Amino acid sequence: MAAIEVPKTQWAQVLEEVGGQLKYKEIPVPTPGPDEVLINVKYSGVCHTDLHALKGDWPLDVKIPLVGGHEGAGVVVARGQLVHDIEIGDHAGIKWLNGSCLSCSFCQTADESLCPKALLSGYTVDGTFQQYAIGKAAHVARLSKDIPLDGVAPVLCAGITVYKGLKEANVKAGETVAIVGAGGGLGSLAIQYCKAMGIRAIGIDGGDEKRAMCDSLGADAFIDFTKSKDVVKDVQAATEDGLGPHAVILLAVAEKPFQQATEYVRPRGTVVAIGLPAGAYLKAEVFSTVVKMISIKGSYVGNRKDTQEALDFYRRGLIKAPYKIIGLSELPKVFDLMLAGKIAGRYVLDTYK
Ligand code: 8ID
Ligand code: ZN
Repeated sequence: MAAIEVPKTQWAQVLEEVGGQLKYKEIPVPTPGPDEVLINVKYSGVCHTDLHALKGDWPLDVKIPLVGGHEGAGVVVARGQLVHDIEIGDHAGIKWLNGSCLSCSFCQTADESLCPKALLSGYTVDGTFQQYAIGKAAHVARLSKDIPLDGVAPVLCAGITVYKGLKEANVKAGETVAIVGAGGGLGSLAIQYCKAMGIRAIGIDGGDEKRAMCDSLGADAFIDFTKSKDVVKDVQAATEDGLGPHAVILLAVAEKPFQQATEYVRPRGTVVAIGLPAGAYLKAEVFSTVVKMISIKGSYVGNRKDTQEALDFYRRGLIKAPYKIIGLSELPKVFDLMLAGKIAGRYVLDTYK
């Protein structure tokens, strides 16, 4: 395909200091290196991870100045000289894992997110809160052109992450998963992946708006943690035989549910930690963990194969989580709502507004 004209400057949301204010301004369009592509980002989802980056919540330094964002869907407009397997004009997505070395023992076994040299979009390299973003060609998600770029954006982090988390949970069709933080960005997609995989889903979150959303997405039960007098009892009571869910997917940005999950998970069950509340610890009583033979594990995004699989569910029309579109210029408003816990589902930024 013929070259696509690329401007010299573009609009971006830039963080100049951890904990500081975002600046919406014009910056240069970057040039891709030999193994990279330049993507004209049309839409970018806003993940709670972006808020953690802005606040400096984690024991991992962010690049400064930083363009955040890691759920970017758009069109390939330039490529480096070593890139041969993706064409100018193709649709592609930038995800959290921007690049990895491809040769360490983790990359060799497709555990790319564990690569010690992993590049993280919107964290250690600039991400998708801009109109033109760079990704390593090996890692950008290939998007078929029949997929809408706005709707697919949240799949590029939230979707991949919860799909991988469900795989790590080792649950089968007909079994039950408790989704903690079900009303948020990851949670809304988790309900949809459960439904698509024939897994029963118990949503746990707070407030009527999130309850209504979880119900409409097909959650088999909803427990409002702000109203329940005994979350442990209520979760167990929501399972077919009262013995608790086969797995728990922890997506909340709060420590308490991480301490609670082993109390209600079923014997032989699996607790999968995915959410990353600042400074939090997992806690479990040793006696019941042992005699109930509970597994506790972490799950961190997904590899390239998980990415293509998660996208395929979306392409087949099985994943329809709600999202609201807002302009890139209004990103600070999204963070305010997120901080207040007022977002049911996801916000997606239109990078041209
Ligand atoms: O690879 C990974 N492990 C990965 C990938 C992507 C995101 C991890 N994350 C992390 C994010 O950094 C963040 O810490 O997952 C977490 C959730 O991201 P999100 O879904 O983008 O956040 P959100 O939309 O704000 O949803 C969080 C939900 O948790 C609920 C909130 O009401 C909200 O709906 N919640 C809270 I806060 N406390 C709760 C509680 N005690 C709770 N739900 C149930 N019980
Ligand atoms: Zn994310």
